Amino acid sequence: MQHSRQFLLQCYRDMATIRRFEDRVHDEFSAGKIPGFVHLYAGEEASAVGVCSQLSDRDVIASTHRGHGHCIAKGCDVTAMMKEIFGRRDGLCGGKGGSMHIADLSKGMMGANGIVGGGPPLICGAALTAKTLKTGGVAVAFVGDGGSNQGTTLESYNLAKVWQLPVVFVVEDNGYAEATASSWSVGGSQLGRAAGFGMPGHEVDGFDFFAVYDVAREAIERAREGGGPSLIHAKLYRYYGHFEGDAMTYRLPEETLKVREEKDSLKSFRKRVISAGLLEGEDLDAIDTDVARLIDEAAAAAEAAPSPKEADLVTDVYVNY
Ligand SMILES: Cc1ncc(C[n+]2csc(CCOP(=O)(O)OP(=O)(O)O)c2C)c(N)n1
Ligand SMILES: [Mg+2]
Repeated sequence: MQHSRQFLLQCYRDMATIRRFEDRVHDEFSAGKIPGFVHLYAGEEASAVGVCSQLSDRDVIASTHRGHGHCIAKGCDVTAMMKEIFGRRDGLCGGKGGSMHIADLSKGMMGANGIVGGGPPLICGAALTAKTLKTGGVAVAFVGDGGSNQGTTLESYNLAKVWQLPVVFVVEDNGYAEATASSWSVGGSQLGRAAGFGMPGHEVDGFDFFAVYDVAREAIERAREGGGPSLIHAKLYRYYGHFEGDAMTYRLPEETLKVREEKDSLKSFRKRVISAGLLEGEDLDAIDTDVARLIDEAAAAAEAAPSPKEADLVTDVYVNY
């Protein structure tokens, strides 16, 4: 697949923004400035961007507890996200969601989700809406290797298939569910599961933006054209612990260093586009500088932003239809 220069620059920008955002949230959390639980997506950027760069606002995604990368890739405002994670009043969800419940329906981002396996059923609902109203929209559920074992996920595979819903399930297999290795916890294989439900399945190197893009393109097109659901098994890795504060007794630091050194998605993207003569190193350096400034400004704005007021406790309690 040939990509335009503008598209490649945007995709690199999105991946660099996710990385920088997550590194900054890690630092701010360590400094005690962020309340609640935080799960970082650094290392997995090529998956979110490889998929979401092909979606528009009429398409929706459901995320996981590790949701910042999906939000950024789907176009959520980075400063409003940072404020949300800081629990501020003008955060993306009024400071009431925090890291694990960030959502922006105007961007087709149905939300991060504290319930493992909570996204796939929601995405079946969104896909049924798209199919019924003939919007042409596609719905994508990101789910972890741990989440792939949940009954809710397997039931969603079945429902999506029997109703031929425009869905793509993206299983982000980062090797662990908390401290449990996916090689130990997943029975059979992700592709075998897809086949069991009559869905096409694709296995992909989740560090390779271009590989993710290609399989996602096929799955998204199939869904959009009425061909029903597909499953993508993206093999990747998370650079930080399960949550911020994780002592990581289940893996050695050398394991992470090796992956960072040999597989990193930003490094491999950079190498690939420069060696193919598609972009110059300076183009990417300029994006890195710009993104660093953006994240500095977002963090400063979040720190300075006001906290919710007592009266805010009683807003957003009931939904009006
Ligand atoms: C229904 C449910 N069960 C258990 C948990 C606790 N929990 C939070 S994250 C997690 C592991 C999820 O692993 P995975 O799906 O592989 O996602 P990853 O953290 O690796 O991105 C668990 C068990 C939860 N939040 N919800
Ligand atoms: Mg996992």
